[in-house]
Amino acid sequence: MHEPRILTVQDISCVGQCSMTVALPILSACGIETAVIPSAVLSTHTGGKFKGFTFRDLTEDIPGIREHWEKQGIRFDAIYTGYLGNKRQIEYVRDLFHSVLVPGALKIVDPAMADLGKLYQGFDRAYVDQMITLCADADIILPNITEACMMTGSEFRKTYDEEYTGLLIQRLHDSGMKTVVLTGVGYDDRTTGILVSERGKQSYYSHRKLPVNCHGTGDIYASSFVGGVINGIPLIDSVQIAAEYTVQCIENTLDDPEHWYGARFEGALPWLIQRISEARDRRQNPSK
Ligand code: PXL
Repeated sequence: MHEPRILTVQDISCVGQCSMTVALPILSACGIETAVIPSAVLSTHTGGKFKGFTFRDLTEDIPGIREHWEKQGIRFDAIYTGYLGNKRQIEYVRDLFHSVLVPGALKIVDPAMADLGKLYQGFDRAYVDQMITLCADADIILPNITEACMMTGSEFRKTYDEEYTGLLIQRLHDSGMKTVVLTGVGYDDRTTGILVSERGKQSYYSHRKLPVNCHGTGDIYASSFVGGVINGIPLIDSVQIAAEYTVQCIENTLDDPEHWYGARFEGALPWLIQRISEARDRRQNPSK
C-alpha cells in the first residue's frame, strides 16, 4: 500500500515549542513520513517575553528546493503550511502547490499570523491579503477567530454568539475558502471548541476551557489534526482527537509558570499514537 508522504512548510523557532519543532514529532508519532521546508530560523518564537530574537530568512532558498524536487520527480500527497515569515514566502508556497504535489493532493493551510485580536510581530495588512489568496487555494484552512476576522474584514469580539461565528464562516466561504476548521470558538466562559464547515454542513465540537493561553497550542492542534486527516480519519473525528490531545498538553504545562513559552506536548504523545491507531483501525475495519 502506498503510504502518504507530506510536506510541511514553516519556521524553525529554536526555542519555544512551536511550528516545526512541534509539527515534526507530532506527525512522526502519527506515523506520517514528513518532508520539510524551513521557512526561517529564529532563536526563539516572536511571542510573549522573548525580545531581540534572531531571524534568518530562508525565503530565497525555497525556489531552488522546489526546482531540485521537480527535476528529481519528488512529489507529495499533501502539504501543510504553518507560520510563514513574509508575503513572498506565501507566493512561493503557492508555486509549490502547483509543482510538487500529486494530482488531488490535500492542501491544508494554518494561516498562523494572529491571535487575541492582534497580528503577530512583523505582519501587516498586505501580509493578510496575501494569506487570503493562499487560503482560497487550500482544501482545508484552520484559522482562529482573530485570523478569520482579519481575513474577512470583520470586527474582532471577545464574546459572541452563533450568529457571529456563522457570519465569519460565511464570509470565509464567500472569499473562496473550502473546508473551514475555525478554532478557539467558545460561547461561554467555561468552554471552547472548534466549528467545522464542510460542504455547507456545520458541526461544532466543544470541550472544557483551561484557564491559560499557552503559546504554540495552535501548532499542536493543527499538527495533530493533520495527523488524523492524513491517516484517513474522518474530519470531525480528527478535530476531536486533536482537541483532546491539545487539552492534555496544556494540562501537563499548567503547574509550571516557567513554561510560559509553549505547551508540553511530549508526555501525551503515547496517548495520541494510541488514539490515531484505534481510529485508523476502525476506518479500515468498520465492523470492529
Ligand atoms: O505558533 C505560531 C508561531 C510560529 N512561529 C513563530 C511565531 C509564532 C507565534 O508567535 O512567533 C516564529
